[in-house]
Amino acid sequence: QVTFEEYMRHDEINAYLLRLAEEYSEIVTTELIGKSFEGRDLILIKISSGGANKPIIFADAGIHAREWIAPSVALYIIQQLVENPSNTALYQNVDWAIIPVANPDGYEYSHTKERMWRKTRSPGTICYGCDPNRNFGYRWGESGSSTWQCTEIFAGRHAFSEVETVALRDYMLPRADDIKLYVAIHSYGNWVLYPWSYAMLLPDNANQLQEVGEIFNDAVYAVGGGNYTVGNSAQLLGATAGCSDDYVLGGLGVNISYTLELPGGGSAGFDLPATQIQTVVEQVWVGWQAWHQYVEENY
Ligand code: 0X9
Ligand code: ZN
Repeated sequence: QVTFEEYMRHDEINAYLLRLAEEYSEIVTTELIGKSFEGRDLILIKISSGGANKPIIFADAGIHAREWIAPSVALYIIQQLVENPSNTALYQNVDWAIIPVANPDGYEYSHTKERMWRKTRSPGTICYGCDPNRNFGYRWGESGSSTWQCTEIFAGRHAFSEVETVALRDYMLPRADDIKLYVAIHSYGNWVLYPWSYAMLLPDNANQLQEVGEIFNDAVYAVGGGNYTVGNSAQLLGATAGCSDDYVLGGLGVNISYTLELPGGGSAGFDLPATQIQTVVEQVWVGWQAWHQYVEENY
């Protein structure tokens, strides 16, 4: 069963996704898009009323291991879409494709060994792990990433060196024309960030990205979910090359591409107490409904 009273483990999350696909087979399908380095199933869930080439909202979460609230938000979106009958309109004209735990090896490692683990778990010669959010193949290896395997921002030995980033790429690539909104769900800091991230440059549609980002913030703010700062990633946080949002915009040509940084909490920011999951997921969900409305009205 799904719960928002505690952080779920990867096997529980996958079991829930598979159960939804069985129980709601008219609208839910799961797809094994790859295996993690340590062999865990990378399961993507698709929620659709059927038909081909509909606009897709794509979200991944948990690409950074320690950001536990991100998979919770992805799961809440899934649960609301599938199990709340008042939300059926949200998948009539728009398909949803969501991978709630994009880096399960790291996620599990952060549960069992080291709470603040961030990267994947592929071994180097000295240190483990690559920062999957520096590993995407657009302007890979430029500012804000490292060639040194022991840093938290190690970009990998080459772009797409990690099976987890390859799985995301290979799912999105053939569907790029249909993906209308891409969101990488992270924590923390209440940011809605848009490209470019590799350098302090604005994409052609920066105005649209700013506006659509504010649609999310306005909706969440109205229900007491706090204020998100919407803006260009490099301007707000400094340049970071090899991130998924840049690849999706620059490599795939999906115009609306964000990194959503959820609220922080706990002593380190990433360790939001489980007692706050329910509140955060409910507030953020309102923002996603506003995003859905934008996609429905514009595509
Ligand atoms: O460093 C990151 O990957 C992100 N912060 S996090 O605390 N979740 O690790 C910030 C990414 C900023 N860059 C882009 N939006 N691409
Ligand atoms: Zn992150």
